[in-house]
Amino acid sequence: PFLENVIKHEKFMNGEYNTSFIDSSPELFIFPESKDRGTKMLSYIGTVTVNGFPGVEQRKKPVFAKPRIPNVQYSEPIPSGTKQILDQNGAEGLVSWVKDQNKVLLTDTTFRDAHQSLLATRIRTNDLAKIAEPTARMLPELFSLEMWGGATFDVAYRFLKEDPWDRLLNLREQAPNVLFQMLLRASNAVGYKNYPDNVIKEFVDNSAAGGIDVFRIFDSLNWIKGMMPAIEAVRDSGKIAEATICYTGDISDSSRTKYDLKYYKDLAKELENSGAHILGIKDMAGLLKPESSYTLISALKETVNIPIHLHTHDTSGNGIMTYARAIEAGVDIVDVAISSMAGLTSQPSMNTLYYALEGTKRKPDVNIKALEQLSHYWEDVRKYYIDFESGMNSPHTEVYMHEMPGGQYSNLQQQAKAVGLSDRWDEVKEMYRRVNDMFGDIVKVTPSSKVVGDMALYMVQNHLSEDDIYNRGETLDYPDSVVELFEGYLGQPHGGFPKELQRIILKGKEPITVRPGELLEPVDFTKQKEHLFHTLGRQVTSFEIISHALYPKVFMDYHKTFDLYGDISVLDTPTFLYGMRLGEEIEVEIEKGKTLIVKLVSIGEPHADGMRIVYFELNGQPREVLIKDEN
Ligand code: 3PY
Ligand code: ZN
Repeated sequence: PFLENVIKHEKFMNGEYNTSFIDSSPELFIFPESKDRGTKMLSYIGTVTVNGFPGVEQRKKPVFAKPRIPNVQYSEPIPSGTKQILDQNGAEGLVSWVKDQNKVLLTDTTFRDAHQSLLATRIRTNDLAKIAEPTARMLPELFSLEMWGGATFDVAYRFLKEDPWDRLLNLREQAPNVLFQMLLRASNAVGYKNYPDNVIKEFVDNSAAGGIDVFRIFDSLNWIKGMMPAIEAVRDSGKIAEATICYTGDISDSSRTKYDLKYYKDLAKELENSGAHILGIKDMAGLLKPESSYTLISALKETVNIPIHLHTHDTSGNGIMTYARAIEAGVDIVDVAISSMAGLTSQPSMNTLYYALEGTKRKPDVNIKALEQLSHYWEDVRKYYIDFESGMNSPHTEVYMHEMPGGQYSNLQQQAKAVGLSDRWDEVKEMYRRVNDMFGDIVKVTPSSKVVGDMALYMVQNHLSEDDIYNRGETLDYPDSVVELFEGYLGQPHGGFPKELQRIILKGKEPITVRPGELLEPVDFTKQKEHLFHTLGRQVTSFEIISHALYPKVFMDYHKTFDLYGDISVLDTPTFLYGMRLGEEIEVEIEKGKTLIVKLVSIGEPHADGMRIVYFELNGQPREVLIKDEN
């Protein structure tokens, strides 16, 4: 229909073939209603009902209670918050406001890191959007909502078949009062490799335009040189650059001298001098022990003048105590999650921290009743995603041994399972630590943590010991990610690479020592735009162009699915993950005020070619779809 509109356009008819008029002609984007929107959706429901959803054990759709959404007065205006402070006073104004606060400020990670760490990042926009406005109304005192970045970008397209930019725009509309925060992997953006500098700039500009206010920027080797393009792009966009140090090792262990207090103080000073508005301390694995937390934060408060924002994971069970000591030492902001999405590999519980600080001057300004009610909602929603739980049911102090990030634990476990190593998981964890030591004790966070994980899996799978690598390592083929790390394509680790291992892995190839971004050709976005215009047969947004630049294949696969099934983000999560029960009737709001009523009537026997007819009623009319049974 788009091309038909173009051909009928008066300018086109007059012989003006320059298509730049498309940009200024919104009428071109009004399409006659596609007749088969309903059928496409039925094809999806039929497919999931017959074949199941990847990662979800195939079984009859369970009956779930409707998630409890707190009662809020939607007719009242939404209370103003930190977003308004930033919009009115700019980044510097917001920073001085933070410095003026005596009580500890909170970032709620429930919308991003909590489910990345507990549920393999699988929570859908559909479930986030329903609670965003109640959250904005009930917790207007929050410093920020971390709701984007990290793995959410890739997983949205790849597994949830939804557009991450739609999530950002949708939530921004529901929650206009609290700062939105994202996790940005510096030159790796929201991916696993280095991108050209202009891709980083374009991504930051688009994210800022889409509604992100605070960018937590880290480099997976704490290499500040690699962080500079991202810090500069964020500063240029007028948003808040939270330049971040990843915490690794153990400052309380005097035998581990590589990452000592001086290392962290030097980095902090350098980041402050590089233009950071806020200093982030990212304890991605939850290794910062309570007394070390007091020592570290006290030392950093003496070192820098910018606010300090601490992030940890509660894997060991020590998270609340680590925060309590950091708060005594004067930390400005900490990351927590709503109780039913907190603890273990996720962040410490906001509800718990509230009570832990009772009787202290720095107890946060937050409504505990609201926290309990919001927790009910997440408790109900979490049940949908039970198949993505990691199986960790209690605190794991062994994290101090393996040092695996909270967000990696369940993912690496899935990877191990996929290559038949589920019963050797303990070995994989031990090997993870051994690989870290072989690599010279490196910072382990996406993507460097993935490299350590890949190498550990590779060694366990192939029954290789450390000695095997040193004795006959030149004859082995290593995972690509391992070679790239040692080539210098993720940047330079503190203290350099271990030379002997680097020589073995690179087999004579010369590593680079410059910033990888300096060697990468800039992306020609105008060309990309034309390319996508032709491939998709329609005008594309700048969001789509940058997504394609970051993840070309993932992006195109998402579009293929979209063509096949239409917009399935509107389906409720039980239907999205399990399909329908025989005789069940559901309502699907495909757009505001427009609802489809779908009933699954019966499923036919498979034909010789494996095809089944699935019989539905759509708004009372019989409809059939043909589904290939893949079982
Ligand atoms: C990410 O990069 O996704 C992380 O959460 C790292 O901890
Ligand atoms: Zn984290």
